[in-house]
Amino acid sequence: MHGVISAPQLVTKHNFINVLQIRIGHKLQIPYTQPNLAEVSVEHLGAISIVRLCRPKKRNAISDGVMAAIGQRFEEMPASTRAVVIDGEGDHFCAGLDLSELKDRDASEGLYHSRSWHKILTAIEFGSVPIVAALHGAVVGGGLELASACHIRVADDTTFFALPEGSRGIFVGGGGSVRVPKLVGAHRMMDMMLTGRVYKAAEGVSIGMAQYHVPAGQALAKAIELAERIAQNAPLTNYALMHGLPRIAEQPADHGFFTEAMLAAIAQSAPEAKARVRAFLDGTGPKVKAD
Ligand code: 1HE
Repeated sequence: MHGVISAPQLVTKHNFINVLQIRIGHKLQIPYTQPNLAEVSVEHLGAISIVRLCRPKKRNAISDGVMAAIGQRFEEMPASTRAVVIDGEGDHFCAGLDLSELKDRDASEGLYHSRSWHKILTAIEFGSVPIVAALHGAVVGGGLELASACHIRVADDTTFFALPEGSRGIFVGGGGSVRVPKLVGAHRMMDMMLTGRVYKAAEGVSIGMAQYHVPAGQALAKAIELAERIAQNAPLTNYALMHGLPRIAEQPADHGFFTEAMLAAIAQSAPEAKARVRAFLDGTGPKVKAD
């Protein structure tokens, strides 16, 4: 291969350290933040767990410590947990980013901060079990970004959805520009950010912000009921849904059909799937009921 200069050879001694630092992430590392576990509780109730934002005096605004604690609570979920409910203490689900921490950040810190939200919210969205968000009151800014990383959203009648970033002179940074348009479309999100439009519960649900609309005060009970139902599914099917559907949605149809066939084959070959199908054929498994 004499005479051919490959890319690695172009790395001079002088810039070698910089390249190495970037490759190993030394310079681009997300700074470690001590998780504030007192403000994010977890409760294990059999096959489901409830993760709760416990910062009602600040309307559950997400500080760095709260976001790190959300990450840790999910990371430490026991294997017995088959579905999670996420809830917020007090009158509001979540008022978004803790704005008091924003004022001192420079551009590079802003980048790391946004990437830290991406890392944690992506880890929970593509984690091991489905998450049901129990929404009430404000679901705004980063609160909507957190909710949109969940798999099911239940909104009670007090819920309102907004993206006030536009009016604060900032931008979404917790994955909202990727996830919210998938729920409601890019132009609805653009309207929310450009004009400060607020969607109340009924209209929000009708455009796809949440899948369920319940009376005031009933979001948590409904979310628990759904999580308990989800926890009864074969874990492999839940996993295939969480990890397969969003990816298939982004694949060309031909690739999607192939991915679907692979998932179908893997899921149906599990002993649990065979037992469930046999139970239906024996007349002991559940029928589909209209109500
Ligand atoms: C906060 C925050 C916060 C409340 N950061 N401290 N999010 C927002 O722009 C929404 C800002 N919050 C609000 O519009 C309102 O607080 C609510 C509609 C959510 C609730 O109103 P209310 O009347 O019940 O409460 P409040 O009196 O406004 O707030 C109570 C306290 O919480 C008060 O502090 P206190 O020390 O005076 O008692 C507020 O300052 C505090 N508080 N919300 C910090 N967000 C990854 S990028 C994501 C980008 C974003 O999320 S931007 C959108 C931020």
